[in-house]
Amino acid sequence: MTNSPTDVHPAWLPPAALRPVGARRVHVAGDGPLVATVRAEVAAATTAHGGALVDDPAAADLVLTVDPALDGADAFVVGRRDGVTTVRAGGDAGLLHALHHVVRQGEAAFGADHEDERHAPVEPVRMLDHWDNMTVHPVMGQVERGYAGGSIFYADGKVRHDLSRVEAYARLLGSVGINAVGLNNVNVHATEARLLTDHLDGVVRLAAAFRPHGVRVYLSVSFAAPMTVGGLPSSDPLDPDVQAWWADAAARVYAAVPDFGGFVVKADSEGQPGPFAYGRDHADGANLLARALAPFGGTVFWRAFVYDHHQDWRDRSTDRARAAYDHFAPLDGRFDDNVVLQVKYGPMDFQTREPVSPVIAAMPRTRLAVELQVTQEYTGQQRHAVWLGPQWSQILRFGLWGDGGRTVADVAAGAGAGTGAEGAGAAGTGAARTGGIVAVSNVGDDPFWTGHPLAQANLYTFARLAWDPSADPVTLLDEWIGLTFPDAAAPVRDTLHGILDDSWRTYEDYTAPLGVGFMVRPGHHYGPDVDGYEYTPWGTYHFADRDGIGVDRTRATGTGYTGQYPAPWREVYEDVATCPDELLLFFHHVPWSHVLHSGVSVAQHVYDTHWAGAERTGSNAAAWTALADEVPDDLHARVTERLAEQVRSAHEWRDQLCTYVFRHSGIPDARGRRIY
Ligand code: GCW
Repeated sequence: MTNSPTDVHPAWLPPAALRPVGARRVHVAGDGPLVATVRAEVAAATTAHGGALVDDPAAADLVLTVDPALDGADAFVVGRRDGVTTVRAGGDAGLLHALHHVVRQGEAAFGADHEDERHAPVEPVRMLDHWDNMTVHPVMGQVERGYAGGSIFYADGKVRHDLSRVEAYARLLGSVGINAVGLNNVNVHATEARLLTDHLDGVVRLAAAFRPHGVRVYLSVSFAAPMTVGGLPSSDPLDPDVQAWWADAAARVYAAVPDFGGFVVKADSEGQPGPFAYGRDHADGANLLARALAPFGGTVFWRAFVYDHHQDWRDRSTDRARAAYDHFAPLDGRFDDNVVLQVKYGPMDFQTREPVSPVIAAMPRTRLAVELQVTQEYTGQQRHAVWLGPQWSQILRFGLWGDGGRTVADVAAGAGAGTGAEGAGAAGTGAARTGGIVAVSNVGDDPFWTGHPLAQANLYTFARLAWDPSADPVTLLDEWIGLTFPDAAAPVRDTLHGILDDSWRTYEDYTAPLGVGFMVRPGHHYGPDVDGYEYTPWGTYHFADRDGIGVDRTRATGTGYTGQYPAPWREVYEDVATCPDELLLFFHHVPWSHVLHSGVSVAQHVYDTHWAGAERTGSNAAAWTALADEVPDDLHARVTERLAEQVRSAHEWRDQLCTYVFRHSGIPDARGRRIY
């Protein structure tokens, strides 16, 4: 099949995806910038596909109206009567969501009559953080942990002159309900610290590109900005001059961008400045910025990713997994109302498999957002096809106080506070403490947006799960396939499901086993290096020796980390007998011969999963080859090249892991495969 004529891939909004709407007579009522976006979208689709934008609702097949009487600016109801599909939205954002709901339904939106159904997002904030820098770092490149080229926002130390790519991105995000974007890296370097000041005109232009799609912009700021940008002698949060500096900075930003979202902050983490330098804590630090933003309705997203990155590997009592809870849980109740604590989903760092962070259960009087990583730092760096929908779904649905109780998604949404098994007292006033869901973006200036074209499915699925964390991820993947390849023959759908549905577990199979994490090459984090981090200051150890492997995080004999969980998890994880296999080495140090619930030893598990996982990458690559005539040539070629690298890398992982385990344990493979 020949290539699409455009330079940039249309992702999930190719013209043909809008054909069912574009072939109809459509009436759009209401005003405001987002209604204008809906109207323009419909006008383009009807021009392309033979329908019309009509003034008379009685002459329409599809009627889209704003009805302020409906509760919730993001919400909409959609029904079909007498052959007319009618949407009423609570606000103009809701109208945009409704249009894309109809687009996703395709012809089915114009099928049998049905009663009104209501749709509204579960998570109030659905944010993508960009780790984009204005300048190019010699090692990290322009986008920290970016695997899709340079930044779409910045070039040559400035906001780009031509923002058409950003407008296209904003359209994609708005179509799946993303409503917030962090514009720059949380590691804030000197140039980016001046987005608040010298580069504010660029922020104004970026905000203007996102606004018509319902997306508000946020800036990552440096806690030391009063000194580095403002020339003050200190950035002590309790210093009135520092407070005045932040108040001024916020006022200037809001004068230029009235709907500015707020700040994202990484403080006292991996070398970023923070309140500790002044003997203050994270509540003092966060509230300083919150008070500067409060007069304008802004919010601080303060990250809980704080740990000692100068740890001594000889010291077995310090446990990096404990750090976020130890720092933040005692501060519950001390954060201002416009602070949201942004917590990574796991206690370590975006690993393929980690338990859910106990911080999420520990702070009932604090607004919490859960942070996921769409950019595939530890999950194949967009060279491996790894669709993370099942991982995110599992995290968001995890019952923090046991199965059936409040979930991670509930806590982030502020839903059901004080009603769960955690006890009525836990939620204080019982007021909803809404946070949201945040993820690190995987997009760059690559023509396919995400380097690996199939990584677009991660961006799509993240957004749709933030809207509805209870959605079935495979159904969302199916939606993505249907939109992205609207004219493709049936084998495309089946092959993509075959490659992607289990790809997260396949990746887990050929990389670090049983929740132990890391084992990646230090620095860039790509490819296997079992002991790469073992004797470093980073706190990411597996403690393998000839007898066994794993981290003892029990209360009985280890670091006591299991005690940070509420019941039942504190007991479930404490006991080898009840700890789930997939997290065994996260919580326990066991002999190589330890028999898993699955019935095989740890050593044999490594052999079996690594052979099976590596083999699956080969059959995936072969299946993709057969689609050469079904998808555009450029896309086919790009995916082919990435799948070949995945096969190579998976075999490298397999051989290093199996050899490592065999040489340390002396346990032969029961199936006699070749181990080096
Ligand atoms: O996963 C780690 C990354 C860092 C990143 C950090 C963070 C932005 O290796 O590159 O820094 O997490 O989340 O702050």
